[in-house]
Amino acid sequence: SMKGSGGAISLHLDGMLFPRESSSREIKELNGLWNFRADHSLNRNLGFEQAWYKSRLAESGPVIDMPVPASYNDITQDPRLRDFIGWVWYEREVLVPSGWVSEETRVVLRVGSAHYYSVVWVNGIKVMEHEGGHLPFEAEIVEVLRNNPGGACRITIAVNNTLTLQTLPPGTIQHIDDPTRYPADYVVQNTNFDFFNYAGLHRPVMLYTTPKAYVDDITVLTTFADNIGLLSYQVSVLGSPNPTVTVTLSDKDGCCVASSTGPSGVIKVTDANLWWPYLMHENPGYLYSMGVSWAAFIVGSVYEDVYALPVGIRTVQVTNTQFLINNKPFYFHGVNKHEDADIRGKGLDWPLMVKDFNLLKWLGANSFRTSHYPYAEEIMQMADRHGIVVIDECPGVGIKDIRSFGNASLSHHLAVMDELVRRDKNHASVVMWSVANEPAAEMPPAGFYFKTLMAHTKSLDPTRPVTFITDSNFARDKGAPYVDVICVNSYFSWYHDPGHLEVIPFQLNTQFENWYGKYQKPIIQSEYGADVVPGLHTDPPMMFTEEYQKMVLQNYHDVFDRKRKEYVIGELIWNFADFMTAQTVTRVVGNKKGIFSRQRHPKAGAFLLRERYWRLANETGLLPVGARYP
Ligand code: BDP
Repeated sequence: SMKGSGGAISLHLDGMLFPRESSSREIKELNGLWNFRADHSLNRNLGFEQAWYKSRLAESGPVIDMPVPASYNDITQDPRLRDFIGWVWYEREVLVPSGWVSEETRVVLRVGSAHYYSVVWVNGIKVMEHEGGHLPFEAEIVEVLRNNPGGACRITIAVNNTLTLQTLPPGTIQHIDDPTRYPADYVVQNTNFDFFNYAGLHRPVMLYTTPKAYVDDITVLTTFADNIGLLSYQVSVLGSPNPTVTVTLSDKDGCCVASSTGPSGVIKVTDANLWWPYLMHENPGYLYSMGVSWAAFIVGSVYEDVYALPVGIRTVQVTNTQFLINNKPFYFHGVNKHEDADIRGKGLDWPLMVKDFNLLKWLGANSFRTSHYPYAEEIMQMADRHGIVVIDECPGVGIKDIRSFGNASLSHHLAVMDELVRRDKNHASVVMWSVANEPAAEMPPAGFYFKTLMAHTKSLDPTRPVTFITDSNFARDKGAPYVDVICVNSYFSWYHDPGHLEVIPFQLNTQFENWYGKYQKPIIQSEYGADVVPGLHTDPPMMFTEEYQKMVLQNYHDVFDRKRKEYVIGELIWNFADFMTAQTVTRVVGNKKGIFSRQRHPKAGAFLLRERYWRLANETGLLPVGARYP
């Protein structure tokens, strides 16, 4: 694969293009019902000891129906499954079209994400393992299928949700041996992050084909000069020594506007339509389609592979006080989200996804952060198409224990950034990488850790700024020297001075002055907010009421409005919607800081934010006349 240098995106992994149908590629989705069995044995290892993958899962013992994609936790009434720790087993049988099992075809099994650690077998033969719950992985399986004529294909996936000090996010497993206070063999999973550790096959699983020689990866970097768009691309073709690569660029109407040949090059588009954020242009999210094909003529036949990648032309730049998209100042007025909903947990759900984008647009939000892990590619594609700007965060959340700053953790964290950049590098919506959320950045090893991590991310992608989200003291934060944008979370009048709204103007002003004074870098308020149990009302406002959330927001906004004239470049509410957490005394069936409930009904804060975001769009955006507050 690609060995980049200079200004190129450089990855040392094979590609991970999103599977797309074309004249040379077919897809078979494996969503729907799978067989499922949790391994309740004491060491959770019975499945491996008895090799449950060797034959049909039902032969190993009782199986239940499990929908994919979905978290398994909330699907049944069994409390042991909701809070399960260890290996669960999924299985599904599919029939593969006979035409797929040929010398000319690759058949690839791809898992969009499985939380956290997975082992995959096809017809009892192990085809891959993967660590990490939020990024795709795949393996070629045609050799396995060839040994099994008739097309039967039994896919078994074992998934383990156990988090350790070296996983991302980290966690610890605690064995409690105290027969006077706990049942025998008592085990709990502890974590330092504030969302439920949902597990299972969270994103689509599919089979797809490519020809034996195929387009493995595409990297596109874009810029423009006057009205000329410039796309420099690199295509890697595997399986053919001297591929003849053709690249065409089509506009929204499908008209070819430019083309090129060769595995790398620069495409020029005159009168280019730039990719603009939502509310910054009358035609946001403009995408071209880059058609990449490889062809060869071998003994009278044509072999070819065709892949179409959506690309947006835009630039991103950071100054001491501004964030520029296409050379225009961009102010983030947006949200933090979670992949989270009733019943399905973190499973990708089309109605939910479209509803959320409709709510974002209703709200006048121009951006979100993928707190606290990479979101489904389908969501990233929506963001591209709707012009919603994304801060793309890796699962580096809850890094609080000093033992999670060691070499094993760091090298895994670097590998996760490799996988994240590989997956998301071509998304126009992604304008910044976030390598972590609220790590213990004051600890001695944090300096080396974050210096290495951010330098690595910049070497992977020199075109996008890099950050991590901090809640550390500005004077002691050891990661902040290496970020391009300071992203700060604070919960004044909530976790500090609870009930005292009057402290917000002072403490927030001091926060901004401190950070800017020390670093002279632009600042995003990457989280702020307050819990609301929907329907609770008091006057004067008290914590957990709709009124209190409104007052917290308003007090923050007053300071934002002063500081955005200087160096504050954005505000992201915590959170878009209520979401599930572990059970603790500070959470009432989950975190209630949503401006929407978990069912996506607006709280009072949503209306306040909507007024504000549309006003900001009118003031700071390049909103065309006529496109006013709806
Ligand atoms: C921040 C975390 C976020 C939490 C939020 C809260 O980044 O994950 O959910 O606080 O406590 O510290 O609501």
